[in-house]
Amino acid sequence: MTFELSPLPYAADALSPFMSAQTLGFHHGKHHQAYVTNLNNLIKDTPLATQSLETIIRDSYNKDDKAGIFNNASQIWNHNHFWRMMKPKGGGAVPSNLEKALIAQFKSLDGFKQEFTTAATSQFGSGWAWLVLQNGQLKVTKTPNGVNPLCFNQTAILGIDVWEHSYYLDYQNRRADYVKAFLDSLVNWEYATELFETAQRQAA
Ligand code: MN3
Repeated sequence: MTFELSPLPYAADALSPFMSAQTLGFHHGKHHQAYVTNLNNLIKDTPLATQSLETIIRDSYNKDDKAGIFNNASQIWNHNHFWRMMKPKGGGAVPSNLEKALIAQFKSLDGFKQEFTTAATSQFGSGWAWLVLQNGQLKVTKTPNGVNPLCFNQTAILGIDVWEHSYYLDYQNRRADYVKAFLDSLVNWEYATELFETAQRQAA
């Protein structure tokens, strides 16, 4: 199988001013594209070439001889979701099903946002912060580089890319401002709710 770059679900300038067209242009057109190109080259003519992205990620995680395959495959998956976890005029109200679950787990919506912000700002170097569902329980996690919830049998509900390429052009070193803009103005809560409800149905 040859993987292809998933298109952005909105125009490159649609998230401005919170994420500029320049950032999205480089991030999607150069970084995400490079992961796709690299993975296709790495798995060409190997048994992995016929496998799904999820299978490749699980198969290559934590294997020294497959580190390049893992890094590129997981970053493709991460970015495919990341673009959809944002939308123009995002943030705002959380659909009630997910909102109730967040309040039950984190005491309040602000409690969730604080924990997510702490994870995103304290990830040292490149990586991601996540809201995941595991064994029916919501929790906040952070992962280095391209590691993602699939590696731990968790379902990703929300994720933020905290690699500098995701925010440096717009926020320079101010990662906390980027995380705040993500939560307040970019999150696509409908997509997060869709992932949450799908995971709940599969667990039932
Ligand atoms: Mn990225």
